[in-house]
Amino acid sequence: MSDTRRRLLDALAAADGPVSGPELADRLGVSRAAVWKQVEALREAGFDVASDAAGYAVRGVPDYGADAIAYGLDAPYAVEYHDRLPSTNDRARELAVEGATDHVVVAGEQTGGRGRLDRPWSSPPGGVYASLLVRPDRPPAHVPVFTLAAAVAVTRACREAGVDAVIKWPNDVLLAESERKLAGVLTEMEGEADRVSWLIVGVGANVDVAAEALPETATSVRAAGGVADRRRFCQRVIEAFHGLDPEATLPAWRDHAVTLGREVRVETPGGVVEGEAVDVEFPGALVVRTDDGDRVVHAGDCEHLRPA
Ligand code: BT5
Repeated sequence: MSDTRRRLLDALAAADGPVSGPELADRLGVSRAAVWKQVEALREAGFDVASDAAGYAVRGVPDYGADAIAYGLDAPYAVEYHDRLPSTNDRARELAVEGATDHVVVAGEQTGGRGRLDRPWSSPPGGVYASLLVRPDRPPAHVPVFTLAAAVAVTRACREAGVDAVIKWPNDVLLAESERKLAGVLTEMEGEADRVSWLIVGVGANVDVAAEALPETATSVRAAGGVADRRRFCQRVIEAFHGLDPEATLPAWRDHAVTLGREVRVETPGGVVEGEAVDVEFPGALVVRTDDGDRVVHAGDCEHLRPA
């Protein structure tokens, strides 16, 4: 999406009435003909843009797509949309290699969606598949906190959609009642010893999807009775992620987590750790109280056993 297009969308979204062509041209620093051309392009993309003597006003926004997500988005990310991709993380990686940052790649469906450890991620139409590409000025060791931030962002988006979502360590978003999975996060990065070069936070969320189209352990915002609006959901995830700095993330994560206080079994690369999950530590490690004392677990698959 061009910078002019994005600024036009921002100007139209911020206006509470019609905005005249000359005013838009002035604000965007382009000709009136260029404004008219961009407005035509928005109409082609499905926007209902009214124009009269007073100027242009948006009366309707398409359900989904780059312009629809960018319209009213309160975060400085460029949005790239594809109806279908193998994996949004893979496309974001291409952009990272080209030097881009602050981009979000969104797909309507994925044909090769991935979870952690190369597990498949079911990605039928109706889900939100979005990869955020950022370059935080942080050492690679801090990266897990961004994964936790994404889980918080998705949980907030679910709750705003009217679904009681909670987080299972480290990054699964579950429906509280059934503990079925609503969303997951896959983080990938490249870095040097002391600094992240790029970071891709990939979010997969079951929004407007029927439960039958998903694995048995999964559910969706729609199946849980929530407002299944992909556009709004995607915007909320991006905005909430952008608004969470690493220092604010852990307290927010604790507030939304269901794992703390539970008996857990964590399969780590170094073996199984069982006990009560008592806290999460920066940058995202789980503290498990075992019979042999507290163990700090940095990575692994966590299973909730029974209430502590
Ligand atoms: C995750 O992995 O939860 C991370 C999923 C990240 C997917 C996003 S979509 C956008 C971006 N592009 C990608 O290619 N990936 C990211 P993990 O914790 O490993 O969980 C994977 C497991 O969840 C699978 O083995 C299944 O059991 C289950 N699963 C697969 N698809 C699911 C779905 N749609 N909803 C809920 N659970 C699912």
